[in-house]
Amino acid sequence: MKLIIFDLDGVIVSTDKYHYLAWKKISTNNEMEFDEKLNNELRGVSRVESLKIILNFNNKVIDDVKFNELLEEKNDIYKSSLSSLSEKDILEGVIPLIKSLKDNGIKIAIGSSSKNAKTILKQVKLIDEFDAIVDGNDIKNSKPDPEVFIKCCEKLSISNLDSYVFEDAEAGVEAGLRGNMKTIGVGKEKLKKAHIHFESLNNITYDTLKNLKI
Ligand code: B16
Ligand code: MG
Repeated sequence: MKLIIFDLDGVIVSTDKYHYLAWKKISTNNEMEFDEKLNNELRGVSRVESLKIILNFNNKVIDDVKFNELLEEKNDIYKSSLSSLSEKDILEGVIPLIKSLKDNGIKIAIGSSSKNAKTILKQVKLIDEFDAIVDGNDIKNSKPDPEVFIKCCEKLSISNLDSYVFEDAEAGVEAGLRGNMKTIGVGKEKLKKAHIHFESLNNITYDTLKNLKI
């Protein structure tokens, strides 16, 4: 174990409700259905893919101009809700785990699909904590493609075989598995494909991870 890659949204901080509210508004304004179940399917998936999923669910076809307009509109709504984010929004267990990993010489990275990842990390004052940050601006293929995680390994010259991924979404676990990494699911909803799953990062330390039989 040399590198721990953290997904951002759902692992370090939860902005899921803001994505939900923004997509809900876009959907309502455009006579489309959108609920929490559909929102769950968008976790870890890029903005473009998310809109395709919503349109597909509603059997709706729009042209490229309208498609890009909706993407921009959704992002404007989402970004305006990020301004209230602060250190208080960091999920439980994150800060002690980061400290424990650093104390034991483990490199840490962010591997996120979000193009707003750096804004979020600045807001919660974690931007300077990571050895590498790879986000939606750096990749061509969104999760479940492993590109975002492989790029973290490449940036730090660490083998994927020595890397662990923390994820809250099926698409992210799949990306970790396709990248031949150890995958750790996080959150109330159990991610079945992950090598191991924790409800939260509370009380997880370097020793917990070192002793895992995965
Ligand atoms: P943006 P993660 C993902 O972040 C979110 O889980 C997903 O819901 C969102 O659509 C995606 O980022 C793109 O976000 O619109 O900000 O570029 O979980 O990979 O950190
Ligand atoms: Mg996530």
